[in-house]
Amino acid sequence: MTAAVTTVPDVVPYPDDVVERYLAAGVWGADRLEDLLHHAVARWPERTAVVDGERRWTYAELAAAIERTRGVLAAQGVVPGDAVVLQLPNGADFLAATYALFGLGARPVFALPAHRETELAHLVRGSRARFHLTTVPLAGVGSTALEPAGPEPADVVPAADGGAEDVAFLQLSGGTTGLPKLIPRTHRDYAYSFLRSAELCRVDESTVFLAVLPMSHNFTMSSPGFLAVLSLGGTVVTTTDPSPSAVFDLVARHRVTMVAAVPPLAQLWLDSPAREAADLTSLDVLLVGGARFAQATAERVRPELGCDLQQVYGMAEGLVCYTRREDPYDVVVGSQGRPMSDLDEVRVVDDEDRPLPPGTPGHLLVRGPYTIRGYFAAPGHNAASFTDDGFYRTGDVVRADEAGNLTVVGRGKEQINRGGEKVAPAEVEGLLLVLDAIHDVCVVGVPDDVLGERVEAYVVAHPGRAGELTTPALRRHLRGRVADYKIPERFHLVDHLPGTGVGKVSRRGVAARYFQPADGER
Ligand code: OOB
Repeated sequence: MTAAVTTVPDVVPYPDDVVERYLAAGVWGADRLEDLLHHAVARWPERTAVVDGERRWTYAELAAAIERTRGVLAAQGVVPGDAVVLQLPNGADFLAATYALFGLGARPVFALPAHRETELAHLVRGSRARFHLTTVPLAGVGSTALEPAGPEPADVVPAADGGAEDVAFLQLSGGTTGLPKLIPRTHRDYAYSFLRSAELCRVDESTVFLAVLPMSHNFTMSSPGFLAVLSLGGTVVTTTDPSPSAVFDLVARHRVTMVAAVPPLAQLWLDSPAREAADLTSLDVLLVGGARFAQATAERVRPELGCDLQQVYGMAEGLVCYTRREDPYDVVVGSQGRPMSDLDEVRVVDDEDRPLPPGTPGHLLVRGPYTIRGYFAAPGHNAASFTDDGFYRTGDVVRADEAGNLTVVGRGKEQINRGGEKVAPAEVEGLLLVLDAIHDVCVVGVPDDVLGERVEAYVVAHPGRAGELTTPALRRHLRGRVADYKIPERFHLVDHLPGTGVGKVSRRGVAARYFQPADGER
């Protein structure tokens, strides 16, 4: 007898009836992401699409750069269906490469410039990528420049013949349980998410968007991000320098109307003495998200920067909430907004998935036209991260008011949110545990005035080996293996770690034992 072989698809599809519903509602269109740009190129060829330092490209020039890059990639052997790990800093090249891959029908796998060996290996393995396209200098890893003297562009570039239902790219999740996972987003679900965002954030051809957070992050890409701006005829100004002086200079010089920031960055700009002299009169809206924005800081935006604030609570898995420009002031400064689509289904539930009344904090579950139904090729994880009826378990604890505005009050997931940068403790612990001298380790988030949380590690040495575990030695071990932002700011050597009673280290126990929370919210 032969056992029946069941293959689990890499991508969990939306159920057929749900697909019909989203198509009928008109939220899912037929355009792929590169089509949306091509429409803009046809309509506004002479408008400025991108400003990257001294480089300024019109839409027509951007289209030509994409075409060139497509040829280079095809000549390198990239074919439709390939996954290509893309790791580029903010800039015009990022856009050319991203759209070139879309146009080829290849899937960019968006790495952050900060990612190192562990994350990159994970991305390559998880996506089965054959290429890694980067200009980031990485020890021991060859790098490929985008416009090299190298191969001649291919004469015949295979065009993608796929549709809007295809997976457009993969993104790395921050990780809700354990290690980060890959997020497959389709052309049509993603297009809907940024075009709907554009409506709520009033993006049009007069928008000048400053991309200062990493462009490979979902926030910068789609909330409403450069994809919306370039689909609607606006201008994207790119920078890799988030310092107040650099940002203020770009805002003044290019008459920037929209900026997206994580809370520590917004605070840095607010606190900068350079603000007084800066000409920020063009700024229309500051979008803040990625981590909880303190109300006291939110209240400073309008008076001190002279622009509107929109809070953004989003996740690479899908759901994005915004405060609306016309919302009452207390909603804008005191909540993280409400879901952007009428078709978003959110539930706030207790530990047994039972619905809770408005006003009672609970776990947020979500399902909708731009929220994934599963991670890429990860059936095991999916069973834990999604309900049987397809709701994504966000891992966030929220409180909803009567109008549906959500306030993020905590977290049920094992993840550290370092000012918007997500760290899975298990990933860092695993890398530390390969050191022979370490007996046990626990990585925790510690309250931090600016970042919200910072990363610290509690380390138990094997008998007699504590001397080897100096902070410089531990940092040296991690550097190059993971993104710098995941490297604990402090290492504490302790005699033992508190247990949960089942032989597992309790992070809560570590937190309670070794440091005092800054406030009662944890
Ligand atoms: C954004 O996406 P991710 O995937 O890096 O992180 C998602 C997680 C959320 O589950 C939540 O824990 C946290 O980041 N988060 C916030 C927040 N925005 C995100 N927590 C409190 N307040 C907020 N405003 O971070 C992201 C994706 C799209 C747009 C904006 C942010």
